Amino acid sequence: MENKNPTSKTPGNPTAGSASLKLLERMKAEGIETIYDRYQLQQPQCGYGQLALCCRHCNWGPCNIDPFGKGPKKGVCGADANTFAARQFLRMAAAGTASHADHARAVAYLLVAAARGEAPGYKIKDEEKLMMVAECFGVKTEGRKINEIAEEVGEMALAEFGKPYGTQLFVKRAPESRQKLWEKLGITPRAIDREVAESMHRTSMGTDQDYRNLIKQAMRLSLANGWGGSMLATELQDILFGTPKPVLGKSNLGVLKKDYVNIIIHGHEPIIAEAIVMATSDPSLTKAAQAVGAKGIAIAGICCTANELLVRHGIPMAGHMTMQELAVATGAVELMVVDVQCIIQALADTVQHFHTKLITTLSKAKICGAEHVEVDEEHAVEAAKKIVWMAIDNYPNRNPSKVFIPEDTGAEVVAGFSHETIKYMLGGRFRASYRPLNDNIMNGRIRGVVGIAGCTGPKVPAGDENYVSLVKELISKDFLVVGTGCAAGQCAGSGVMIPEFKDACGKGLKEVCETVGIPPVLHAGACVDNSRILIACSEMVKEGGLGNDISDLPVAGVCLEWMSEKAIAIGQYFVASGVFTVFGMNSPVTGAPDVLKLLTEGLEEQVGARWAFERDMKKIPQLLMDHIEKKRDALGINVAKERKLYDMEDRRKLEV
Ligand code: MSK
Repeated sequence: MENKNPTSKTPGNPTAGSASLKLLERMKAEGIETIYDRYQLQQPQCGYGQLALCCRHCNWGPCNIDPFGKGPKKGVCGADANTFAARQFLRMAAAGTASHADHARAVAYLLVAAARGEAPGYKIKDEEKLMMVAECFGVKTEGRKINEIAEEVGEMALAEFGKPYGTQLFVKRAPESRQKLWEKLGITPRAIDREVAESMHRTSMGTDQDYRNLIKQAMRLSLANGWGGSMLATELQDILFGTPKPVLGKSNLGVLKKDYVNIIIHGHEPIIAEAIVMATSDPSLTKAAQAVGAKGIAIAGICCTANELLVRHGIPMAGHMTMQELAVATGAVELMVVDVQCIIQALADTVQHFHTKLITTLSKAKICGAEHVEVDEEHAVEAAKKIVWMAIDNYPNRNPSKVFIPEDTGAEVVAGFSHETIKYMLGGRFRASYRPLNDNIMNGRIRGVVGIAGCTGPKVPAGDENYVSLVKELISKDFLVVGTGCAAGQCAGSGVMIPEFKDACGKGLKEVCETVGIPPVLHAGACVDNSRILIACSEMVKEGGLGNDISDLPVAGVCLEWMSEKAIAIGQYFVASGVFTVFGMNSPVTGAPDVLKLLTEGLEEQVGARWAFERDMKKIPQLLMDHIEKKRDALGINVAKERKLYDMEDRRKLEV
């Protein structure tokens, strides 16, 4: 069934009047296929697959289990629904962990190369962060040159992927109580590659067939992501490219510039993105752009690369993941350069309708129909310049009659809330601390903190405002929000991430935002940067007054439109770290009631947190708020304190 008339009520379609919907209507008029059309064409999607009741781990299959109990209850090998679903869950988390980890590995190699002077253009930008990581890794710093320290830190980071013994070094940044719990449960993560490889082994035919054991491994594996791969990516990127600080930017398709050579950078690893930023600062390239009739060169991001560029440079964000085809359809993009993850193959078809060039950059991620320019550490800036030249050369091929850039020039966003920045903004440079945050949570001005993370997609109605509606409701009731990934991308494009949006908050949160000067919805970066939220939680525990462990904190995590396998790994490491986590849409283990029960109830006993899956988006805010209020009750901070005026007798009791 073709999605002939896109409207705001069509599942997944953007809301009426939005820039996205206008582009979508235009694409429809021109007969250009989109994510939404292909989603409709896939209906009805495989019921077994949706319930996790399909197994094709060996060639005795594919096997299905009948959810209604009339047909087969087991696969050919005897594996039951729980094994089917738990194995798939673990494999998804393994793929997600591998993605974040491979991203981190690329950054670690770049750090080593930059320290050795083998990566022209790259250098250590944040020495303070380098020292912090060096200390955590036990690297000697006294009397040593910065590059020597950086090289050793980079090499130690690389060892985190494959060291034969020991556990992840960043685990020691978690509260002690959490570390002990992981140790007791036997889920302290070892080398990242080992956790991924063992997960693939366990899920191969005839190996681990106890769903409880598989879900336990999913915790250890995912912790290797949160406190390993993702955290390494975040921290090493900060060392190389700078730790984000509040910066003003713009977001939405309207950030593309009519008379400029527009380059879109899409994907996840900021290595090529940073190289392109360096390359475009070369005035000779601007002159070359002017020579072909453009006013200059404009860069914008899509997806998590957009988040990385926004939080570090204030470079405009054209949109989140589901907007990648729409960006091309503006007809104003000379070139889209991509690296890894969340880049849809359909782009190669979309660009055929316009003059846009699609360029892949890594040998591990090629797309049929795209041109390839290999980028490595040694030649990154050189390759970036070549790519920018390709964009300039392509400008004269633009067809002005096909250009449609939404008039709205993009919503303003203040981004760049790393956990260091939050700490600094709350306490100032000399007394940077989470004390004011904890105090304001304890006195009730802020009820708690909700982390919004994850993807966007075509499966749910109002596809461009679900996160926005959620955060509006949360902040109106005094819940502070921290966002990452495409969830943050969606919020950035809607104007909720500016300090002025404080007027939509409840009285308490508004007071705090006014005093500190922060927006009520904080943009913390890309999907690897969920590690920043883990550290923020740790710091809140260490600051005191909100319990002894992350699981005591009045916090929660949510992903409304999960899509990527990375989202499963993120959800599982949040839960294993003690954070109640809600996913919208379907659960990935729906057809296996025991696994579902374990994830949504049983894990609470083990790690003090659990998953919740809720299809009804409208119910999710209440779920999050109820959980946080329950935590507040347990901490005893929900008791309304009466204001007591001292009388003479009280004063006499005071010791002076
Ligand atoms: S890009 S993983 S759609 S957040 Fe990180 Fe967005 Fe989800 Fe990809």
